Order: sequence, then structure tokens, then C-alpha cells
Amino acid sequence: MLKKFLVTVFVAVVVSMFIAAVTEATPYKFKERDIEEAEKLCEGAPCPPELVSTKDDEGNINLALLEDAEPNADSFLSGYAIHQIEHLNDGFYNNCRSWISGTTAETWAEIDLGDVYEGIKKVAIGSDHCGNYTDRAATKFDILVATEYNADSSAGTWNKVYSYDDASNPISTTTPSEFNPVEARYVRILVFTSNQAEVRIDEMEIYGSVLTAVYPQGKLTTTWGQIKQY
Ligand SMILES: [Ca+2]
Repeated sequence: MLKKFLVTVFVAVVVSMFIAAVTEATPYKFKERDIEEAEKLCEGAPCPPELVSTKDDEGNINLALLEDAEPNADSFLSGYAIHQIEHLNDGFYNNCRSWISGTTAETWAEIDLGDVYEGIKKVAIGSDHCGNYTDRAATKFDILVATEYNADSSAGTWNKVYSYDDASNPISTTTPSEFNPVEARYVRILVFTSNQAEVRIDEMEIYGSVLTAVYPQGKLTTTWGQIKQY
């Protein structure tokens, strides 16, 4: 009886120590966001900058907002401070915090998550979250993922996980695209057409489930302590 009790206590202590070790390890940080700076850039805009959530209603983490996540694109519309590649994942919605491509031809925008994550299953993009601008909205695009980088969208390292093609329903406000969970470090939106002019994306959100997203390949860590919803 005593032996059974001691074994139970020992197991309980070990488990609690493991949980404590995991929950205290919080090397991942979400990007710092300066709402005052964002509002200053957006002064006079029809819609103010709106905070993008670090997780969705199901508890999936927005990996694009992790501190190490870096945006990239093949071009951008030059001459506009409000339209920058960095705005793809700056954590603010709307036109004044968006990226606009530098070409009306095939174009891409992507996020390097900084590590390979498992369980990526949803990407959300929009052209103007508040719905004020309805031009520059994607009508045909693919979502590509990869664990190794290649700038060429046709490279075999890219895995197409989602396709959208509906000219009658341009992606204006924020729209999620869901697919079977995959592992990826790079997530690219390859845009073929928009409803008018160069395409605009005001934010790229990339979601993975909590249990898989907190354990990227090669790192046994967690973001439990940092997960919050704005
Ligand atoms: Ca943005």
C-alpha cells in the first residue's frame, strides 16, 4: 500500500516538474506592435489600423506574428509608405498597412516562419479588412508551402496546398483558406489575377494547431505563456 502511494507521489512529482519545465520555456515571442506609429501612418485613411489576432477562435496560433517570421515578395508598388512588404505580417489590417504588388502579372508574397512548423492548416488573407477598398482583390491564387527555400514558384520544393479561382468572388475582406495539416517553414501566396490593377494583401495570417505549432522541428519549446488574443 505504502509502496503504491510512494509510486503515485513520485509519478505526480515527475509529471508536474515536466509541465513546469515546458511552461516556463517561452523562447518564442510575438512581434512587438506600435499602434501609435501605425495610426500615424494611417492618419486620414478611411479605416484605421486594426490589430490582427495572435490566435483564432479555435486556438490555432498565428505563426506569421512570431518575432522570427519574415515577409518577402517579388515586388511592391513603390512610392507609398503605406504599401510595404513588411506590412504583410506587421499585425495590422487595412489598406494603410498593406502590401501591393509592383506588377499586374503573376506575383507572389510569402512569410518565412523562421523554423519548420508542423500542423499548419489555415492561411487567411484579405485585400482591405474593413471592406472600404474593393479593388486590387485576388481572384485566382495558389497557396504554396515548403521546408526548403527556392525563389522559383515552380520549383519542386514547393507543395501546393490550396487553389482559389473565382473571378466573381474577389478576396476583398479577410478570408481563411483551410487545408490538410502540413509542415512548412515558407508559406507563399502565388497570385495570378486580381479584379483590378496590382493585387493588394493587407495581412497574411498563417495558423497551426496549438499542440503542433508550439513544437517546431528541432526545438522542444512552447509559447503557452505568450498565447493571447487581441
Ligand atoms: Ca498588415
